[in-house]
Amino acid sequence: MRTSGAASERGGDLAGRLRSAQRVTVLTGAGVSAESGVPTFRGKDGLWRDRRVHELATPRALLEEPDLAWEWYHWRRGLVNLAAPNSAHYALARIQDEVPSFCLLTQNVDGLHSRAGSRNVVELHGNIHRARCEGCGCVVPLAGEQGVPRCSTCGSAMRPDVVLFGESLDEGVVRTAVSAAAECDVFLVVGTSGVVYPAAALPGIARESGAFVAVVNAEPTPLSEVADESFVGLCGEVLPALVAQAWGP
Ligand code: BV8
Ligand code: ZN
Repeated sequence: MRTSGAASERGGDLAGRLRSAQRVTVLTGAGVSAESGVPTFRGKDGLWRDRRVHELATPRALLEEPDLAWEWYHWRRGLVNLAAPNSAHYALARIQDEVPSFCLLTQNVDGLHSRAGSRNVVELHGNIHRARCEGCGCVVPLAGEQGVPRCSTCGSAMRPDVVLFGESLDEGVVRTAVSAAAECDVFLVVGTSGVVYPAAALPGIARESGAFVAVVNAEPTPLSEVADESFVGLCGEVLPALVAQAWGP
């Protein structure tokens, strides 16, 4: 079902705007990986549903209960390793091939966009497949580890290379994301509840800069209200249809 946002006076036809766009920026959230079997955070089966989880993805949990916090991250990484990119990931990778300038900003830490062929993905919240050392700052890939990984360089305990609540995002990443939002013709928001900042501020920046903002989500969100056009549906269905409409099958 397609609904146009409050600002529909700017007209719809997202496919036509994608086809003629010079610069497209996309912001994704956990909803884009849902059809790959990766649980979202705030949906009915969401990871955050359990209060304990809210406490787990925090700097305090890593400090005071590292084994438990890491057990949760190892479990999530196991889920992601069993998952495969879905048609939404592939549709976004195709848009990157079709438009002159493209930037994919993701809140997801699962790495599925890169596995689907998207290039230069900007991971706003880090990546669950890496660990970072709080001692010397080195970053290493995680494979089948269990327990709290220790740094082979300085021996310190390592942490997941993700951004937890109350932690600042990497400044360079934020600069890249803000300019990608401020300098695009079309800003496409896919599969996010739009409640986590600073990511949730990006669509507003794009709109203020004159971009056509479209939202694809299984349910309306606060971002649907600032969109020029919003599609309520599964992104694994809406995105492939949109790409086929814009550039053929
Ligand atoms: C920051 C960890 C500066 C990684 C995550 C008070 C104290 C401290 C901070 C704050 C505060 N008040 C506000 C803040 C800022 C805070 C924030 O925004 N809080 C909100 C919740 C009020 N932000 C921060 O702390 C950020 N840092 O601001 O630093 C600072 C520092 C100190 C003090 C103040 C400011 C850090 C943000 C990153 C936090 N880390 N996770 C991990 O383990 O993954 S956030 C977590 O939520 C995930 O990373 C995820 O990426 C993110 C967003 O969630 P979504 O992706 O949107 O997922 P969700 O489940 O919510 O929604 C999915 C949507 O998809 C749903 O709408 C669903 O309907 C839809 N869907 C489902 N299936 C489909 C679908 N749509 C289409 N098709 C489908 N098939
Ligand atoms: Zn180290």
